[in-house]
Amino acid sequence: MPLVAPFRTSFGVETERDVLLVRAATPDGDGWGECVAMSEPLYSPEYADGAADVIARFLAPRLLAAGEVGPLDVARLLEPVRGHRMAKAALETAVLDAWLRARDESFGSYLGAVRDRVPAGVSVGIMDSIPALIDAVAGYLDQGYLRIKLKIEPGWDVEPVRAVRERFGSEVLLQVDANAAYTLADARVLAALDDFDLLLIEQPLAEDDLRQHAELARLLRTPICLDESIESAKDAADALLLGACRIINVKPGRVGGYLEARRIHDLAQAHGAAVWCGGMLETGLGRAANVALAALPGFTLPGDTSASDRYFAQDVTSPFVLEDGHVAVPTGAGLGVEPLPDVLVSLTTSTTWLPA
Ligand code: OSB
Ligand code: MG
Repeated sequence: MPLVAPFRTSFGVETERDVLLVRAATPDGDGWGECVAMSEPLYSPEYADGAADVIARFLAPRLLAAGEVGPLDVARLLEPVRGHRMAKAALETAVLDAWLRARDESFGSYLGAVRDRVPAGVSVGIMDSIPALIDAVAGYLDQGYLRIKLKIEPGWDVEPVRAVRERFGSEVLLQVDANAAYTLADARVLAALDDFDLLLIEQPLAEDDLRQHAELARLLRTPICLDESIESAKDAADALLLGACRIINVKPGRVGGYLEARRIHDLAQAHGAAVWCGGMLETGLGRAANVALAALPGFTLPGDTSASDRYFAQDVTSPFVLEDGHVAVPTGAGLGVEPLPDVLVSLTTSTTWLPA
């Protein structure tokens, strides 16, 4: 799917989204799951074609061999296969969606949503110049986004943050995301961000630098939020108890699914830590489930739950729109949205049925 504009992070530039969708065909109806792996293994080790391969070879056969499979069985059946959480999450989501549609229950209701709409933040890529960034942020604020996240990297950090603060004032909810682009040796630059009253700094150091994040946390006033480092509820417990973060970006794909994502929510709530729902440039299918998750009570910060048109001129589902800075939680059964048949056909580059 073409993106409305290139999206640049510290790990690369995306101009299109290569989307892997899983459809679970059951006797009671279909379910959909979106795999959030990107085309290249730059954000994390998974990538879309690799996820399709591991699903076809190792994951789907385990589910198909198990006979009747409910949503609570999927993670246990796939547990022997190491890693590949995004691929597993897509399968679990598809099974859960089919199961919920058959029961006529929505994702939000099943997960424990307590709101009917969620505040929307927007993730703003690295730009070629400060004026271009100011224009982009002005456009998002005009649309009503309630929180701005700036992607940063060495050489694009203090100045863009200063420029956005100076232009738009201290009221704007502002945070930054480094996607692991710094090391502990950069602590002084990162501490310079303390002057700008940021909500948080997301994943400043490498994903396996938990101890270093704890050390960095002692040098910063700005709370550290972890994204890439948290692949499970166990990781979340370790990070919170180590003092490596005070906030967690919960991405269901990264942690193996919505059920594990909810466990992280519950654990963080018990620990008094805030969580928010991250994004991976999802289509309306993944977005629907994310918005439902973001409506849980512990999701106390706006998420990267933008409207569909933040990324896509034509979404796969009817689009999610911004109303008063919020996105509505779907109320229909399962995800509450489904692919528009013509759009799905026009975008599909290949289909594999399992078993073949
Ligand atoms: O680090 O949160 C991230 C997109 C792709 C991969 C990683 C990240 C992101 C974003 C955009 O920041 C989130 C979104 O708007 O979907
Ligand atoms: Mg991030």
